[in-house]
Amino acid sequence: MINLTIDNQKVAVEAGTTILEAARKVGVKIPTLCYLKDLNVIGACRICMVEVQGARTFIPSCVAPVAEGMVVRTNTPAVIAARKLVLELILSDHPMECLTCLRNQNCELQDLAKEFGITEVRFDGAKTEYPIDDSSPSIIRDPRKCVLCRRCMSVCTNVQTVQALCAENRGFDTLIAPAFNEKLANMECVNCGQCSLVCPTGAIVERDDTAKVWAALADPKKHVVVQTAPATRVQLGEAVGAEPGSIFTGQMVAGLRRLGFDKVFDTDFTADLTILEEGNELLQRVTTGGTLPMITSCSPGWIKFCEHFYPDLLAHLSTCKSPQQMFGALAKTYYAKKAGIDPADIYCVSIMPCTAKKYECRRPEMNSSGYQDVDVVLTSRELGRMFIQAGLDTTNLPEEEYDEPLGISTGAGEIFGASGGVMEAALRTVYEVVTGQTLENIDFEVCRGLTGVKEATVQVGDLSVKVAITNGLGNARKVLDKIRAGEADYHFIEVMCCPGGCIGGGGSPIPTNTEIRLKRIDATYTEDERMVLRKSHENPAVTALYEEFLEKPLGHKSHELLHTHYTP
Ligand code: HC0
Repeated sequence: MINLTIDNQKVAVEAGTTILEAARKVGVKIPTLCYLKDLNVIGACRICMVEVQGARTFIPSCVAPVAEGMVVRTNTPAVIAARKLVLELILSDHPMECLTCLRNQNCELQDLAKEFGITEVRFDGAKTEYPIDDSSPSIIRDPRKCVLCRRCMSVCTNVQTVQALCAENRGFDTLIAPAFNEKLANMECVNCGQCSLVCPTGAIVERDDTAKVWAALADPKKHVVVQTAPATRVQLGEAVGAEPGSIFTGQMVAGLRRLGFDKVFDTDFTADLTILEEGNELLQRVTTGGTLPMITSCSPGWIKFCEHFYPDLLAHLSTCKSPQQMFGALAKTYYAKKAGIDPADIYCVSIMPCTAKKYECRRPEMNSSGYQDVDVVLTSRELGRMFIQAGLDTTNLPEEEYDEPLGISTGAGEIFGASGGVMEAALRTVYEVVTGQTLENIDFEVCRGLTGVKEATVQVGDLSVKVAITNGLGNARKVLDKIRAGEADYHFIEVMCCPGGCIGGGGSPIPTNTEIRLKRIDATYTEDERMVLRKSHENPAVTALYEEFLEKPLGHKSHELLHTHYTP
C-alpha cells in the first residue's frame, strides 16, 4: 500500500491509484470536467489540479499516481484561483446559451461555474465558429459548445470501436469531429449516441423530436399511439428526478395518458412476439442447415455496425425486425383493422432509451404497413422533458395499466432491456417448445450482468445449445472476429450495441455510469419477478394475434410484416 496525506488526512491506497481516486476514498471531491473513470483519463481539462509538496507546478490529479509520503493539498487559495482561471478561459470560448441549451441544468460546465461562484468572465476574445452538424437522424453536434474533453472520442473509439470522431487541428482551432470534418450522416457513425451520454455539455445531444409529438397530440384527426421500450420503465423516473433504479412503469403509463396519447401500448408485447419468431427461426436454421450462429437483430446501432464493418456476416443476422419495428407494422395493420381506424390516421410514437432507434424507424425497409411504420422516436430524456413541460408531477401519479391488446406482455419481454435478456427470454421459450416440458428454473443467471462477453451451453432436449452474449460494440467485435476466423461454434448470439444493453442506451437519462446501469438492471429483474407471466409463449395477446391475424410463426404474414433483410 502507498501512504500519503491529502488535506491533512492520512490515506493508504494501492499503488497505481491516482491522487483523484485516493482523495475520493477519504471524501475529498476534486472537481473535473474531462475525467470519467475507466473511460477518459487524459488530464485534458486541468480543472482537477492540486498542490503537491515539493512539486514545481500544480499536478493534474486524475492522471498523477500517488507516491509514498506524498503531501497533497486540494483546496489552497492558489489551487482554487488556478482552477477558476482555467474555467474562465473555457467559458470565454463557450456560447452563453445556457437558457436555450438542451443540457440546461444538467451540464457539468454549468455546475462547475456555479460551484466556483463565477459571476462574470474576464476574457473576451475569439470564439470557436465551427458550424453545427445536424445531418444525423439521431444526434446533433455543436462544436461551439465543445470543451475538448475527448470523452466522446474515447467512448466511440475504445468502447464502441467505431472511431467516427477524432481530433482535428491543434491549439485554439482544435475540433472534435469526423475525419476531415465530414458530416456524421456520411460516416460510419452507428447512431448509438454513447457520445451524447458522456458529453459534459450540450456539444453532442439527441435530436429533439418532441415538437413533432406535441403537434400530433394536438391534431384531432390523428389517432396517436405510443409504445414504450422495455428499458424505459427503469429510466423514466430518473428523467424526472427520481433515484436511479426506480421502477416507473405505472407512472409512465399514467403520464403518457395525461399527455393525450389515445392508446398506451408496450414494446414488451412485440418483444414477446420476437421471441416466437426468432426462436422458430433459430430452430429452423438448426434443423435445415441454415447459417449459424444466428445473431439477434433488434439493436439498430449493431445492425449499422455490422453493415459497415462486417458486411460478410450479414447472413448471420436474424431476419426478424426489432420489436420496435414489429410494433409499428402491427399498429398500422392488425390494430388498425381491429379498432376500425384508417392506418393513414394512426401516428405511431416510440419511447426508447436509444438514439439509434430514431435512425431505424427511417430506414427504407421499415414501411411494410404501407406507411412509415413508426412515425417518430423519442428518447427517455425527451419524454422526461415532455412530462416536465406538461407540468405533470409524474412521480406522484397513481399507477395505471397499459392498454390492450398491444400492451400485454410477460417478464420475458421486460428483460430485453438488460444485456442477456433477449437470450434468456429465448431460452425460456425454446426449451419448452422443443422439449414440451415445463422449465423448472427460468432464471438463467449465466446470461445476466455487465461482463462484456458471456458464454453458456444449455441443454435443450438432445441439443446442447451454445450461446454467446455481448454488450458494447467493442465486445461484439471480439466475437465477430472469431466467427470470421471460423473459431466460433455458437448456435445463437445476442449482440446489444450499448454497454449493459438498452438500460445504458444513448438516449438514457444523464448521468449513466456503471453504478447506475447496475441499479437499472436490478430493477429490470425485479419487474420480471413481479410479472404473472414470465415466458413469451404464454402471452395470451400474442396467441390471439396468431389466431386472428398472423396464423403461425414464420408464416406468410409474418414474413411480410415482421421480417426483413439487410444489405451492405
Ligand atoms: Fe431495446 Fe428492444 S430491448 S432494442 O435494447 O429487442 O432501444 O429497451 O426497445 O426494438 O423490445 C432499445 C430497450 C428495445 C427493440 C425491445 C429489442
